[in-house]
Amino acid sequence: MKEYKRYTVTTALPYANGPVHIGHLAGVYVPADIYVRYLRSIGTDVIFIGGSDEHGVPITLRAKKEGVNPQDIVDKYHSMIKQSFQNFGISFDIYSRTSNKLHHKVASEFFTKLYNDGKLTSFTDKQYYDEEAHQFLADRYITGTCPHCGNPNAYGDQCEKCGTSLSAKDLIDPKSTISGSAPVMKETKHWYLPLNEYEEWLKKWILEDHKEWKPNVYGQCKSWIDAGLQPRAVTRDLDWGVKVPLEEAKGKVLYVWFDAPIGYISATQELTPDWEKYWKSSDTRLIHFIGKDNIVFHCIIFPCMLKAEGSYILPDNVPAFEFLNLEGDKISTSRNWAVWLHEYLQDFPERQDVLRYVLTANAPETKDNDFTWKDFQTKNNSELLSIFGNFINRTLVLTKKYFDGKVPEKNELSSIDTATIDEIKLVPNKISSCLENFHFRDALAEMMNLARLGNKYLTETEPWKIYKTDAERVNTILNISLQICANLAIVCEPFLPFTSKKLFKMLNLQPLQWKNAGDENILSAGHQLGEIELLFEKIEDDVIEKQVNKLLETKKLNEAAKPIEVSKQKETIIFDDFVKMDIRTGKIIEAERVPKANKLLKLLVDTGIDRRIVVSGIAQYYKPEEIIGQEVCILVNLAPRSLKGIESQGMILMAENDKGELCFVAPTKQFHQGCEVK
Ligand code: B3M
Ligand code: ZN
Repeated sequence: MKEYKRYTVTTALPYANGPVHIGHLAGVYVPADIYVRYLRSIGTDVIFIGGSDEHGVPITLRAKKEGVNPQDIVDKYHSMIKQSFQNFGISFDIYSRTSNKLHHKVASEFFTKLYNDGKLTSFTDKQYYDEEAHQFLADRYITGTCPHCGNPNAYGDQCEKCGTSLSAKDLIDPKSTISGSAPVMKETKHWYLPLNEYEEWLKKWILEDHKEWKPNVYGQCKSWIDAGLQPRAVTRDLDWGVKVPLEEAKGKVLYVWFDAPIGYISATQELTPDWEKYWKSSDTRLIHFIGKDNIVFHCIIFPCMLKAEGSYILPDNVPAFEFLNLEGDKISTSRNWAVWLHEYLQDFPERQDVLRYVLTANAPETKDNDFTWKDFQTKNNSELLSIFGNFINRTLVLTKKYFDGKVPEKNELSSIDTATIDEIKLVPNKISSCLENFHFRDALAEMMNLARLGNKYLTETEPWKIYKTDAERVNTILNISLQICANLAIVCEPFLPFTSKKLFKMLNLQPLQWKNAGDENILSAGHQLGEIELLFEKIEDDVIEKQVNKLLETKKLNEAAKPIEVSKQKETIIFDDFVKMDIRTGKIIEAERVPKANKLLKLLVDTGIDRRIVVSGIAQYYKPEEIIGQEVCILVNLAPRSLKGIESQGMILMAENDKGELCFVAPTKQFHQGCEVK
């Protein structure tokens, strides 16, 4: 593999139109932070770049809805997001934002360079325009009827009911969400990056030269490239964003996905005047951490932009993660189906590392994964507390008890000691090779295996049993156990930075680097340890229940807020069609289940005309014994049909709600049987 002198590590810029949740952490920020902390620990020159993505249509829509400026929205969420990341120890060298001046300048100059170098094409095309609001409408600004499912509230880019992605031109009866009027088609000019011209280059650069990319990433790239690439518009008719720096482009801004990745570059410029070596030097390794929905932008579009510009390096790897679900359902901001980071910290103050641990252990590395509160509890109680915390605590408490908190001397080693020391030596490299291949779960497991090794060692050597009889041996056992603690403090740092800090303090050590790990002599004999603290606490059932109930409440609220769906009106009929139906009031006299048919009841109905058998598909909603005496409306002149071998002579009228539940329709007064319903 190529030798690199330095690293530039970026994380997807979250949209500043909502707070961040566990899905963000799990899929991007925690793995990136682990990686960067590890790189720093091995002494690599690395910069870690993050920031808020503050442009794009959803932000403007949200501002409109709340009656404020887009800037107000992004100000609020940018600081909230930044704070959350800081609270969870995401150790950015800079967390910037795309609404700042420098970013506008950098993005604008990037466009100008491509424009001047003839790397962009332009087309004039027709697009929806709102004549009342005097503006072109992004697809998101248009609603109308979905041509696929008839949903009258589909958006111009997607129907949220049937999930089809749409273009505004597909909508039936389109309406502008700004003025409510029907938009008209109007010509507009836009600038495009001709991705098609980069197809051959991409084929070589990704499909041949980057076969090592994760299968999910490589696979997505391949299918995009195989499908053939189209020119991609890099400008939009919108008033929120980076202005297109061309005289003839008044009222247009850069497409949010054009300016956002340039945000990585502008943030680096903000961070250091020496920024160019992190972006333009071929011995810098560029890595983008992103979620799977951003793959095409980071593997195809942004690299084409960089290539077109000509002076930048390209990403060497793009370790995209899959999605994290919550209790079996897709995390959703609009449905409030999420564990918000700021709320987590209110409920679990100072337990950042527990969440970091659980999210890493369950990282959606190769497939979507699920976060459940039950699993959160188990991982805290049976792993962090019982294995890691317990080992540290046993070792430190014994050292305090027997040696007044001073590191005892190692004496002659027995075979279990040397075997344990040999294991310790292997750990750092095992973790390194996992991390270098972006296998975060395995890396975490190797770290925990060191704590397991410590526990096993103590359990097998039982120093508390031999203290009175063989003090020399106890010296050695506790010395080695303490060396394991010190090793843990080093190798847990990328994963559990808060725990690592506490542990170093308990060991009364200055934080050490990765190269110090794997050593059985980190702590010298006689060294005085610090105060003992608890690293982890048990999480009780009622705490977990509270979280689960909170989610159940959300679910209920969502159910209640769901609009009732009423089926479409059927085609018009004439009165003569209606009067053909002879509908009477009737009463159910007898009712029983139909054997081997879980939906059907066999009813004996008094129609006023006669008593007759009707088979009715209501068994899932009514028990036979409850409906004896029930008044009904019955269609009596329906031709008899045989159902499960029983002749049914008529049909009971039922109302059906949007959930498919049935209920009887009956006269609201005491009326005799046989009245005509007309
Ligand atoms: N803001 C999309 C997202 O949050 C986008 C990422 C930009 S990275 C340059 O999914
Ligand atoms: Zn639809």
